[in-house]
Amino acid sequence: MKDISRRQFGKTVAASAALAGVTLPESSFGQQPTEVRQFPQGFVWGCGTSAYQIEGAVNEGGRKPSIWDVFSHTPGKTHNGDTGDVADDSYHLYKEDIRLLKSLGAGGYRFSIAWPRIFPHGTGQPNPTGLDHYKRVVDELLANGITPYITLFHWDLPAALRGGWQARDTALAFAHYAGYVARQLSDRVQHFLTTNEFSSFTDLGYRTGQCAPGLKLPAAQVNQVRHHALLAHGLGVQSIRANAPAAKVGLAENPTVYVPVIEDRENTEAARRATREMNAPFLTAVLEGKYIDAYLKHEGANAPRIAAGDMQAIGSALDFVGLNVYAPYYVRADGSVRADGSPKGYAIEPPPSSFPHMASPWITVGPECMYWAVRNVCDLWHPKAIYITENGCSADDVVTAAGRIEDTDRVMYLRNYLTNLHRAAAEGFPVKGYFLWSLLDNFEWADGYSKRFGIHYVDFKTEKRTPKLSAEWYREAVARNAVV
Ligand code: GBH
Repeated sequence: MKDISRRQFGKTVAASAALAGVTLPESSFGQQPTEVRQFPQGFVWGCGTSAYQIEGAVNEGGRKPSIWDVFSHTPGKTHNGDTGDVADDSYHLYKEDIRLLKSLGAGGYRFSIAWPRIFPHGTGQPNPTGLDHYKRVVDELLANGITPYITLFHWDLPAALRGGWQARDTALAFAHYAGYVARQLSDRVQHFLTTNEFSSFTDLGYRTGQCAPGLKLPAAQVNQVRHHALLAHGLGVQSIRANAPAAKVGLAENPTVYVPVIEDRENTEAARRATREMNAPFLTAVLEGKYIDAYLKHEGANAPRIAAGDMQAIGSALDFVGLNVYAPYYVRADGSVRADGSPKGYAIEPPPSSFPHMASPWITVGPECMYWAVRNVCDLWHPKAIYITENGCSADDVVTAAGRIEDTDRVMYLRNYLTNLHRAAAEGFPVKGYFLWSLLDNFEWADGYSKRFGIHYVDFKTEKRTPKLSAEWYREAVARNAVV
């Protein structure tokens, strides 16, 4: 390398690549480059948000409180006592937000409907004013050529529902609400997602207390809460299908993603097994229609109580599986056994303290988890279609003197995760679309406004939106249907 010039070296690389049958990208500027990391035709590029995180207007249009209103107004529960009272004021500024989507060239928008706007008391009489708002949002999207993907439950449970997810009736109330919305909107909306991230609104809400309603219940009760959440999803699927037969129905889940420490057969199998077993209370149960033995054995007397027909509902066939992907867990194959002597065969490696992460410590940067999320789920359960319903990161965004936000770290994160999604698509896994989290900086739950996930910067004093570098970058990726 020492005595050959860079140019000669470049030629040598090009020549050997040509011999190997590889086409190198055109690097001459001003010409249409040969895309080497292009996504399949029809791939949906979008952004995601959720109601309580962006809407504000919590007392308007007949809305009544959700458990997140109660929780965020309880001292000590969120960073700085922040609440979603105003948030991005997207309830009023939705047209502006749809303009931002349009200017990205987005083909899809994943947003959620606030259950307490539709059924302010959780159940009973629907509130037509609430629904009208979402009809306007949907119509504005359609007028701009953007396909709506509606999440029916993104954690803002009506506070009036007694017992919250501890009550089995809440699952029935959800099915009623989901069916009602599907029937009302199915003339203009095709894609419905039941729930967002089971573990976040069950375990974090009822076991660790980090999320609403902030309880710390014993294992048996937590398992029952989890079961009711799955049941809500399952009955919800049935109810949507009954009310909107042409709808495509799925959910958004954040299974823990296992990456083999080395990509060989043994470790790859270990990652697959870990995926199935460690997600047993949630995605595994939904896609297999049962709780696997390892989970039931492990929980013993604390296992959930299941009524006749529950598992059938929970296992209802889906049109697509949505995956929220942020961070990896690394797994290696080993000869481990369980307490009862049966083979386990894998070990999960905790991240060393030097493992890089984004502004949120839990977002360790392991781009290959995007590929393995898709591959593990497809190898285990063969879903018809996969969407990445969330991927993105928090970053310490700074507004420069010139008024710009140069979030090169977020661009780095997105580029590398998308490179791995491209790998999954190129290998033939049925990846249909990608929703970047998030369109806007917003109310980041217990972290309040201290963590920014948007590709548009929001000044929460003025509600002014400013595209970050990452928005410019995403626009280019969308335009070229490729990793750029
Ligand atoms: C998703 O949740 C949500 O769907 C979305 O609403 C949210 O804004 C987005 O991701 C970004 O967070 O502090 O180590 O105990 C992600 C769910 C959030 C679950 C962080 C675990 C606490 C980790 N995760 N949470 S830790």
